[in-house]
Amino acid sequence: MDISRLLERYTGGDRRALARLITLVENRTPEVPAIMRELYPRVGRAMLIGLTGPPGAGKSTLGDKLIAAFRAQGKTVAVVAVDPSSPFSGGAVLGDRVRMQEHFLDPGVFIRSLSTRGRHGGLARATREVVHVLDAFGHDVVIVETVGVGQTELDIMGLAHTTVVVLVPEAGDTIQVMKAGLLEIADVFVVNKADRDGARRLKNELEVMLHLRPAAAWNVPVLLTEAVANKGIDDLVTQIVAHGATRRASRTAENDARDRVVEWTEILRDELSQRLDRALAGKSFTSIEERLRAGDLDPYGAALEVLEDRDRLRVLLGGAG
Ligand SMILES: Nc1nc2c(ncn2[C@@H]2O[C@H](COP(=O)(O)OP(=O)(O)O)[C@@H](O)[C@H]2O)c(=O)[nH]1
Ligand SMILES: [Mg+2]
Repeated sequence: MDISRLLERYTGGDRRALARLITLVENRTPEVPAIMRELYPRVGRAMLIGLTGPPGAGKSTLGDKLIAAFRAQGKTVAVVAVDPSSPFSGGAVLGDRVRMQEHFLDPGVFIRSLSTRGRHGGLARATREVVHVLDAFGHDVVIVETVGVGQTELDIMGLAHTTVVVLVPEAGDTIQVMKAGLLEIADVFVVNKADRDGARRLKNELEVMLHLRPAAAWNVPVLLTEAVANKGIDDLVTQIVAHGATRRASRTAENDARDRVVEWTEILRDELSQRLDRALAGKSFTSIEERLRAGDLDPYGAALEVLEDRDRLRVLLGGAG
């Protein structure tokens, strides 16, 4: 397949080329670094919003309302759902699907789910790259939805400019919020399903918890929403935009420089590990494996044999199978 032709179509605004590029990135094809290098100069214009919180909190419903709110402002919006149970990935009740159809037909909206199946690591990196691809395409807003449970999800939220943590009254346990590390990552708290009992109490608890922290340039607000009824969405949009402005005002060139170095080391680590996997799956190390199997060589000796052999390392680093 001709990558440069694909990139040309992508640059020309072809949504099918966009979808195809995302698939390549998602499948971790060896061309990923070369593809990303082409796009990179155009990365950094979109507003990146993270939506995280427990399953069923209403993240997708809120995402849907945020799409509508930003579209009403004339902005283009992309959504990446890294959530196996997300309506975007087919885990939806029919009503959700029908509701999303409206956006599917809108050329100003691009929705994509990322599969989490069969992935060892690298999900955070793949998600970041998908976000880069959507950003460089020219979307004004990119929303990333994850289930707020583990380290990978916290890592993914690290790429958002503004992280919105969505909670609901029935899961109204502020201790869990602390344990899950959500207090540290939240730029905006949303207590959704405010039509249910306990929403105000949860809001108060969160505010008390937030007050215990040292004062900062941005005071994390706790908002009440009723996503289904489209209540509280305008306020949420206002706070997201305000946080983005505060963040931009306090960010230095040094922040950007450090991020670039961190991203570089992540790319290198991940690419080297993929190259090793390909080399191991191929025939590069057949003789070593045979001697290991026969017991003629121990694992450390076998590792050193590769590490101390420049020719073998070159094969490995060259990415050949
Ligand atoms: N009562 C009530 N239900 C809501 C509200 N927001 C979302 N829901 C419902 O909660 C369920 C889970 O919503 P969803 O957006 O899929 O949650 P997600 O798993 O966090 O993405 C759906 O049945 C929604 O219709 C709300 O404000 N009030
Ligand atoms: Mg969802």
